[in-house]
Amino acid sequence: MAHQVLARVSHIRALPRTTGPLSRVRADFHRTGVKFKHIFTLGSLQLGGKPATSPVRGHINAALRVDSFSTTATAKAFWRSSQAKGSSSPRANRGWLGKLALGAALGVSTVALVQSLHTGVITAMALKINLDSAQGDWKETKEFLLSLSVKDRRPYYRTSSSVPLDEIPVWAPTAGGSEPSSYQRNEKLDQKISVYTGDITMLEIDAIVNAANKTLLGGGGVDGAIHRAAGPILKQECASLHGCETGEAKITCGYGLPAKYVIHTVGPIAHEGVGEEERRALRSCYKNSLQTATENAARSVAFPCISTGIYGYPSEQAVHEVLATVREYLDAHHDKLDRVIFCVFLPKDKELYLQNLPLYYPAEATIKSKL
Ligand code: AR6
Repeated sequence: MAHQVLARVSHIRALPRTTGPLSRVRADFHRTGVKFKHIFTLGSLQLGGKPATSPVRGHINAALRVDSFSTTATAKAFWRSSQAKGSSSPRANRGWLGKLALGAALGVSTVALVQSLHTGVITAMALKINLDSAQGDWKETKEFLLSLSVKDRRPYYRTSSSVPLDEIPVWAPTAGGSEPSSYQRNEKLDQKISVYTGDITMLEIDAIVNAANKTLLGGGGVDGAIHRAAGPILKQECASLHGCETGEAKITCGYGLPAKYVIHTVGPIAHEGVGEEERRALRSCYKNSLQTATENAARSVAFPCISTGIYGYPSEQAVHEVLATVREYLDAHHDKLDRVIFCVFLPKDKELYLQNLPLYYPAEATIKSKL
């Protein structure tokens, strides 16, 4: 029997080296070696605080429990109860993995084993996550959250509800209705634009853009809403970025937000009026945010109306800089982005975007005469 077990262990050790979660599984499996032997010699086992009726059933049950645990909203509750029982130490986490390894030794298929081990590693990391506290390690939290699929990230949202990308309607130009456009029709941009009215913190997309200030440490308006929804750990990562200049953009994890990333940009202050400097800075905000998104493989991005609130940039002027900049970026990089969402909060902004979008994304080739 011991021989068979060792053979199974060698098989797992012989799994090809990979990067990412599977390599972590291998590493954790190796680290569980000593614990594994220890478990194997025990006659009875404790799984999740309850004795298993037999070692075989116990280990298979453990694998199943881990599987369902990581994909349901019970994760937090389980975590709290295991915290209370003091089972969150790395030693306890290795114990879980060792138990899963024994399941394999006793006949679980390699694929099932690898899946269970993978889930087990994720679960072990999940046990450390607390998005309601400012005390956690933001790097570890970020690494963990970014390793999850959208579905597995959902239990960690701090918002009461979220809006998935497929529920955000695509904007389409209506033929022949508007003023002549100075832009050519570009079919490649069809299905890539949305105007969404509401709270940007609800959007379950790859990245939302924040209208931040130069400190990146939070503020009022949409900045305040994003920090509140993401949780206090967002500020920790923001502090590590050492501020941001006007027109530039920096990216962080979304933490408790449904959005995977937050791209922070600083718009121009336009209380004294809009000149070339403000126009250029606003365009830079949008261009640099889109560039940051594509550099991080974010394919869906939502923008609030940057600078048009507390910073005083008139919306009716901003909309033209915004639509022209996004159009030019999409012309050059449409293959890297699936959707750009203009998230408007005020009814007048919704109207402005719907009115002006056909000028930048015409339905037909209605080129404005140069005469
Ligand atoms: N979702 C979407 N849009 C929103 C939301 C929301 N939850 N809340 C407000 N808006 P502002 P700014 C809209 O003032 O002008 C902060 O203190 C809002 O209606 O948030 O760039 C920063 O720390 C408006 O249309 O950003 C800076 O100090 C738009 O978001 C300063 O404000 C932008 O308004 C930045 O000022």
